[in-house]
Amino acid sequence: MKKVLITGVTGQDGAYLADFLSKRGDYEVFGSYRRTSHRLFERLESLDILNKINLVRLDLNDQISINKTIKEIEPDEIYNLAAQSFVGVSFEQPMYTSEVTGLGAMRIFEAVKEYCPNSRVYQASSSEMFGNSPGIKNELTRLNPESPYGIAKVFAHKSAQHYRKAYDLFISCGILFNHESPLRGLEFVTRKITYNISRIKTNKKTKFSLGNISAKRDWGYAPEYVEAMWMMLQKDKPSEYVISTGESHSVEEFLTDAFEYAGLGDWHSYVDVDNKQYLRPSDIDELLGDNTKAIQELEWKPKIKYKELVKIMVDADLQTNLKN
Ligand code: NAP
Ligand code: G4F
Repeated sequence: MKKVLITGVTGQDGAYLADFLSKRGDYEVFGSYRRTSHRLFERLESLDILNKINLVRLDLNDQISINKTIKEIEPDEIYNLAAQSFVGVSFEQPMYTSEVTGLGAMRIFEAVKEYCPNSRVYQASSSEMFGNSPGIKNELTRLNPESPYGIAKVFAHKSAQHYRKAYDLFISCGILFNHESPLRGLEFVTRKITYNISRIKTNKKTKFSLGNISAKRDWGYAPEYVEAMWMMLQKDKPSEYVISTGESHSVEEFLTDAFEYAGLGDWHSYVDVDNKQYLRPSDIDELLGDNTKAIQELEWKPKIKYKELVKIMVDADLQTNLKN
């Protein structure tokens, strides 16, 4: 059995990756969480995998817990998924975001260099690093971040490349474009829309607010994206890979299609937009990814595209809300 450590196993991608790896049968899965005063394993429970993984306490702000974990487990593969991952909050908490999302990744690389240099590492890089660089984005597009989160991810991404080159570590970076699912956090725009639709349908709410609905994103399906992470670590050499669907759609399109699919008709009666609370000091107009390298080298391909994603998310939220 190979040993794998997933940081951020309580998050959307952590839960799907733990599910994928534990189902393969050839991995002993260790997942890291941080201590809180309440239970935080609902995603792992919803996939019915809480008892299939070993939970370890680790905080990306704490080098000691990182060193101890990596030294003790000696993982064959490490997926560094933990981060302060919400772009909106990064404007309010830039220092904290830099600590966790930027320096936190470097703390992982430093521990691998010292205690487990043969581990293969996946770093969760992000399309947010491209900012408003023009056109469709690939692995060579200029990094031009528009948020403290994007800046922190660039720091982590460049650190990964540095540790790879200077210390010969196997660190691959997945430059993932937005990926969503029924397990997506409620504050991200797709899930916010589908969750609120389910509340409106069940008469628990009448209205909600959004910010900039003209922004366009390349939205894929999270369970497929975690498989691409694994594929990257099975290659002979570490590298960078864009993971995307190759289609972009605006928040307004998502809103329109989700309301229509749920049978609520025109969203204008239920949603106010350009709400100051949700507008960012700077935003990215469009993120659209060129996944050619992933298709050619990883033989990875997105199967679930935008229209189906909308349906999956609306159906899942409706089902949950009807039960509660
Ligand atoms: P997520 O749902 O927000 O999960 C983030 C995880 O990080 C959670 O388990 C969280 O723990 C953990 N975490 C936060 N701060 C931590 C700290 N100080 N120490 C240890 N763990 C900490 O994010 P996701 O959507 O699964 O994304 C996974 C990774 O991919 C992140 O690095 C994200 O930035 C990156 N990414 C995501 C996307 C996307 O569209 N989803 C695209 C590109 C890149 P709690 O549960 O305790 O909060
Ligand atoms: O859903 P979002 O918050 O995702 P965003 O900012 O693109 O970030 C996500 O994808 C990144 C990859 O590119 C990840 F690295 C990151 O961790 C995260 O997973 O916002 C999408 C768009 C933005 O333009 C935002 O301004 O939707 C716009 N938006 C409009 N109204 C809103 C809202 N976003 C949120 N969260 N809430 C709103 O009410």
